[in-house]
Amino acid sequence: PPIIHREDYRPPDWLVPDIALDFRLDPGKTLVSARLKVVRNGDHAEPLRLDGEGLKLIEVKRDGVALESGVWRLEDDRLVVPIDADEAEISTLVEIEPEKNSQLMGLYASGGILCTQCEAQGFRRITFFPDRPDVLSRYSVLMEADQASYPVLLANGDCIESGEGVEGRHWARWEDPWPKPCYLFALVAGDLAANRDSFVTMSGKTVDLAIWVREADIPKTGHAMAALKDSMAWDERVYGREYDLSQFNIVAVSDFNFGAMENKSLNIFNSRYILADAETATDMDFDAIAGVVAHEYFHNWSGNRVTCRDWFQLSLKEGFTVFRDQSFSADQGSAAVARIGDVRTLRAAQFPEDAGPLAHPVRPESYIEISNFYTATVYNKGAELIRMMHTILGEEGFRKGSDLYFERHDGEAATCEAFVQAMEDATGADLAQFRLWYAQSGTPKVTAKLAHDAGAARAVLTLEQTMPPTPGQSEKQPMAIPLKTALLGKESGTPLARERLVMLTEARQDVVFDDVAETPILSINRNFTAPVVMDAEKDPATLAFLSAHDDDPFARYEAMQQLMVETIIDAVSGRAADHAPVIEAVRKTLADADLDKAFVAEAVLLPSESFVGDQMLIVDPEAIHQAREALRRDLGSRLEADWRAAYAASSGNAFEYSPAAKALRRLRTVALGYIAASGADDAAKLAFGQFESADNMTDRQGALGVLANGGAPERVAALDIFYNRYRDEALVLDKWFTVQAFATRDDTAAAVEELAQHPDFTIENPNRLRALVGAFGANQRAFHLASGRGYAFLADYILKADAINPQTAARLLPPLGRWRRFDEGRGTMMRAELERILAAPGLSKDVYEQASKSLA
Ligand code: B3K
Ligand code: ZN
Repeated sequence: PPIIHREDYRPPDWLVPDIALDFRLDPGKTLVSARLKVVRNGDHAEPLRLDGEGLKLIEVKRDGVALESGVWRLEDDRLVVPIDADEAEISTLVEIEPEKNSQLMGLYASGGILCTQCEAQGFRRITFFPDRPDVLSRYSVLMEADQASYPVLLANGDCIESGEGVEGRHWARWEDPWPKPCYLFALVAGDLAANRDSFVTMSGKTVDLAIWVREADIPKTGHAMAALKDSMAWDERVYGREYDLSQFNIVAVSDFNFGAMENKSLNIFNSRYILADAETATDMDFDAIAGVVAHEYFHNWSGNRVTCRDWFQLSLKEGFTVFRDQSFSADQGSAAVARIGDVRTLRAAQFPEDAGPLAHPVRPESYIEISNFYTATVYNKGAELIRMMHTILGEEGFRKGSDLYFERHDGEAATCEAFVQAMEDATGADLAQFRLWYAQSGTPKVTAKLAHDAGAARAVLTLEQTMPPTPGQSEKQPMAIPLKTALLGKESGTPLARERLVMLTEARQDVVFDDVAETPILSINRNFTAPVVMDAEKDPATLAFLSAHDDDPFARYEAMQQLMVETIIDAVSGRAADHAPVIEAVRKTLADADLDKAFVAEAVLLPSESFVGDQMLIVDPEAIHQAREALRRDLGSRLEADWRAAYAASSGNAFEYSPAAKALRRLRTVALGYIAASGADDAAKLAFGQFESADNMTDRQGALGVLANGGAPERVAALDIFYNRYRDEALVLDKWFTVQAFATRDDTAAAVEELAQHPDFTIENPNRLRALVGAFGANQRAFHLASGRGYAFLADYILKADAINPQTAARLLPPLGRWRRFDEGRGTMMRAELERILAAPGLSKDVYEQASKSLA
């Protein structure tokens, strides 16, 4: 398959200022007629080329006259039409089959609803069009459908007319006044009910809001609606951005390839990011819903009003919008806990990607299939880049930059470069070296050494940075790395030198701190200002000290994590692991009454097995599991009384969705987990009690998770009760699959194989596929079972899924690509599975790209 290169970007030959679409909707056979006003762009003699994929072409007209085939031609999948004049009207009529669309790209059917997904290149599966983000058009959309099956007809913009037709059909015409690229086009037809509300914007305009779901789900839409209104107010307050239409619609569907989609004024969501109530959704689900609702809403400016010139610029909208949704979420509760969550996600998903065969820059140089580049690097590392600019320029400078960016590029398809340029022009800052963050892949490693001269009352911090080689990039230049740094007194624990922003720009650099009389301890990369791996060579005593005294909560969390990781790695590497410092640090944190409980619950959690694995050259999944479990057991039994006290103190409250109540629930299940780890006789009974008496899903799922890891008879009972209670709640049933796929039991791989045969398992629904197969791939020990059965299982399901939905299949593949990091035996088996995948007939280019790059 062809490789697309960023360098090859050329402006479009033809522009399409206006498009009129006419849909005769039917799940079996939908007719789409499109009338495009096309205008020659620049001085050239190229014909008009329109992208198309899987379309049955019925007719082509030029300026109202039907053209003989022969005048137009199909080149691969493209429709080529010669045009002499500088302007013309080109019309096409095509037939598509929504019901047979299992890829969930283009127009498809989900549970009786007809809906669309166009980003990145789904619009070409609906009609012939220049399917690229730098062609912006005004849309007029006529939709016509059977009224009984599809009483609600929605598209972008405003509904300007509607009416009844013949034979029980009806129609609606929607017009969107804002020019947009075709990836933001959307329509929905279905039997839907609305939760309606309204929002008054800062200039006093009323916006009608509606969240459309199946009638029965209306009671689960309140949280999403509240989040939508909060997001609208937040974007006005923090970025000065107002909504620009009189309607904003959200639709939830159950079959969706990813989280949600920011189509102009008609966001379409995976139902898991809309539907929530205390009975069926955990606190994490509630938080994720608010985050995704905000994310999609924020795209109205960062993505829609200013869009991307080409798909290599994807992080322009995604990195910026993730940063915006992270900032929004941080404002909803504890900012420190939100930051811990952001960094955990980055380390779990992006660092491994950056260290493996699929590493790519935030602004990639090439791709085979763009769908494969909706990655943690483009999204989450991209957000870290924006955050670093925010840190460097300060709140006010950053806001000046974003104002200038929006003003300068409103209505345009822009580049990452344009964003950085606006930040520079608005503030006078020099971001020349900073731009390397967009171009160089791989995670920088920074080492820090602090020397103290007591006589001269001076401390010297020596920083060194290195960048590992990554695919296609063997040589790297030093990066501009912003590190918030402070010195704390070794005896007093108080700050000796005020926090300052150190800019590391050289390969090696000294930073001098004066007036430092007391022996200092280094606190660096506070609040994780830079997405780097930091090695400050701290001994356990220093880490323990920082975990109790650092005045930056993130740094405190970080010190604890590092202490835990090092303790586990000592055991894995056969050194005597001393659990005492970890136990003492955890005890202190639990006992510290001044700390936010939400913070405590995160700080006392052990790092995941995969995170420990990521720190090792060669991962030994079994040894990591044993070492981590041994530490868990010790923490559980040595601090059993403390866990029981924490458990009791956080119990007995009726459900409420507030930061304080969430914190107690989190701590409660964390404590339960440690009580179970201690081996206490009553642990399973305690867990089962929590499971049965819970008035909310957080407590119930938390207890189920604890039971699912163990061997008590309560385990089977709870799983059965859970299944029977929620068998008709698809999103909760997903949790039932996931909890078993994540289990730390010896037989997890076998259990997963069996669950794949369960009547409720299906690979056609992406949520269900990810709930079992995706979750299993993230369970390091179970997936990497020495027999290799985990690898074979995953490869089987990638191949099965690829025949139905290549985009979702390709997303399951990365765990197999990590073969270089495992022993010879495992590595060989992993490679063999990748080769088996590559040899399969009819492989999609999505999976081909991921598998071939993973072997290279
Ligand atoms: N922009 C969409 C993602 C589209 C993914 C296409 N493979 C959702 C989001 O990031 O908001
Ligand atoms: Zn996005």
